[in-house]
Amino acid sequence: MTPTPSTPQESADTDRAHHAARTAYDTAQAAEDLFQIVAPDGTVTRPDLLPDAEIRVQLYRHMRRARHFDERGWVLYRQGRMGVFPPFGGMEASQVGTAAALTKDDWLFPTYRDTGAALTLGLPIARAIAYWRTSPHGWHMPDDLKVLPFYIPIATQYPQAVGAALAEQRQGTRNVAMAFIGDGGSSEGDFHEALNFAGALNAPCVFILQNNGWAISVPTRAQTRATNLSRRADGYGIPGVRVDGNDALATYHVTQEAVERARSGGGPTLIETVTYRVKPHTVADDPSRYRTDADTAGWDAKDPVLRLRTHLLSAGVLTEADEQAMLADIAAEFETALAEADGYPEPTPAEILDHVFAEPTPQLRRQREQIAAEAAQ
Ligand SMILES: Cc1ncc(C[n+]2csc(CCOP(=O)(O)OP(=O)(O)O)c2C)c(N)n1
Ligand SMILES: [Mg+2]
Repeated sequence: MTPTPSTPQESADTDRAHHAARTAYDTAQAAEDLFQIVAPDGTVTRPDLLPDAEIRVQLYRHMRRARHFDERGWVLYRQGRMGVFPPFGGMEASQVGTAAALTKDDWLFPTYRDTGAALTLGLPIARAIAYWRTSPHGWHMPDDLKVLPFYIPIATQYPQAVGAALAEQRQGTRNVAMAFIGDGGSSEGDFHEALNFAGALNAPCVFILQNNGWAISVPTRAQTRATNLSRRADGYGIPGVRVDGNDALATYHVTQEAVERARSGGGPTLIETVTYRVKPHTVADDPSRYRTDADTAGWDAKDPVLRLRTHLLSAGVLTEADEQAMLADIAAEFETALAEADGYPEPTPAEILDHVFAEPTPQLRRQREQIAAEAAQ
């Protein structure tokens, strides 16, 4: 442990040491390979890899829908109409480009940060709103969707996705399981166990590691000396890719390759999407307590939504009029979903026990009766 500095000189020395470590890490990280199709200014660097115009517009639409949810969510939270939720604005390319490579026959294991990914695969907006209101209506997935609820325990998504993928493999389907994790989660044992297990059993898994620079108040460089988290895949004998997580066409491209490999029996892939948490950890967090403007500088210019927009407009694939119509549609869809969520009945306290087991144990039954009796008083 570093001793607490007691004199101004010692304090200045500690600051200098931290600054040097930080600069060395950032320089090494900036030198790592980063797969990209569209540069931050909208210039296409790999014209040979551009997907069809229709797909590019679809990705843009999904990103706008995700951003709209995030922005309206903040307002609703301030109005007391939504609970605490983790914002993901600025990470849309990382969530949309990846999830868009799946079909509804595939599995998605999102973390609490990944509302954008779940919406892309088809989670109804009303369900997502209900979830962040802590209503049981948000726990129910439509029958035609294999999206797990957003769960908070870090890294549990990875081993569970391996289990789902192995079940699909045994049943002889071509379906895959995609799991999300953060940079912080990748320091957990579950991350490493899942990658090893998936590699050894050739599980049809696509592992997305969203490196957004922070685990609450802890920067990635304080969690690990590794500057390229995708290279951890080498340790488990599986492919690893490091991609610009703010370039939706790039995340889509590498994820499609990984999904195809998994479907055709080629096994799992780890994809590190390099992005940034420009927003607070949750809507209730105050990041000024642990980071400065210098930390976040430069990331607004890399905004994933604006990047794809610049490309689509300059390529003539989308007009401003098309975009206006798209945004109006998205806003209307959200308000309809909000009205639907407002119409869900209020949950009762005892419902918290309803979905613990398919068949409640005698203890749960007793607890349920007790809670119901207390609530009735
Ligand atoms: C097993 C477990 N340990 C600790 C926590 C508390 N916790 C909540 S969010 C978080 C940070 C996770 O950071 P990261 O994986 O980078 O995801 P991000 O929030 O950046 O999306 C921690 C430690 C938790 N939810 N679960
Ligand atoms: Mg993180």
